[in-house]
Amino acid sequence: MLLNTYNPGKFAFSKHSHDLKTLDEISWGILGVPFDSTSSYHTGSRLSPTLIRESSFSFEKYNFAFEKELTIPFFDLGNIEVVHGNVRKTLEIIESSVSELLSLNLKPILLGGEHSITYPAIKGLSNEFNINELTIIDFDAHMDMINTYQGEKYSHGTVMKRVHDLNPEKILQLGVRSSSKEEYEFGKNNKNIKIFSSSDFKDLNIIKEELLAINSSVYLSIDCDVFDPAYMPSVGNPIPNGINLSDFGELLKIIAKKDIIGFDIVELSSKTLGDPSAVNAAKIVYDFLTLIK
Ligand SMILES: [Mn+2]
Repeated sequence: MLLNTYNPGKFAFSKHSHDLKTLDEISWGILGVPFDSTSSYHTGSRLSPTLIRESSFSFEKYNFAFEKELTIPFFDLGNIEVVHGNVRKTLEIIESSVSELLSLNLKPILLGGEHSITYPAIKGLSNEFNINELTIIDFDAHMDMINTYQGEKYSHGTVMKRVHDLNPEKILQLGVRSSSKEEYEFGKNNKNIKIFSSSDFKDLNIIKEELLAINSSVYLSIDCDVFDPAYMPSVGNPIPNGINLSDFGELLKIIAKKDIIGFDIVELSSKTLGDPSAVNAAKIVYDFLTLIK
């Protein structure tokens, strides 16, 4: 570096994009997705990629909580050009951006934006990976399993139904505490959907065993509303009585050892730099990067 500067527009510790040429093994690429057009309650998640990146400069290279340094090479390639108000067009752009990322030998880390972005991310991965043999781990207060929401097929409220339409091996939903009756019954009647509510976190060992038993590839989606609003008040649809960050960290240690092919963090909704919710979201990305292989 010629000057003593840093770039708050890119996640802390990310490599320079020109180093991509020297990459000899598969790595990770961050893409921001500043899209919130179907948000139905608190809007503003379009600003979150910027807030998460800025908050990442709060951390040190040594991750004290996990006694490990963040050493994995990863790249921050900026924000995807979304088309506000046009969900279908935006989802197409996300899908092709994820495919392009794979062609650069990078697996996606998406900084949302609203939850609808998970579906095109998984579709983009389907060009290279078999979705029928994929487990989706979805930390979320909601099931997002309704067929249409507010008349929309593609929405933050329908995203896991659209993912389920792709027929993955399993969708594991963790921290759920809000759904319609229809979604609840849909989840109960489908063998490839398994739900642990936020009350199930009282016995973390049962959830740990479930995670340890996964032997397929994994896509990890984190909806920030899974956390208790005490930790994450600034989310699109806050729901009381959520999970805490230390339980999440325990589970992340197990998940990080799996063959993860993609990751997203979504639904942070804040307009303030340094908002504690944004710092927590950035910490989750930082912990993920520290722990993955
Ligand atoms: Mn969600």
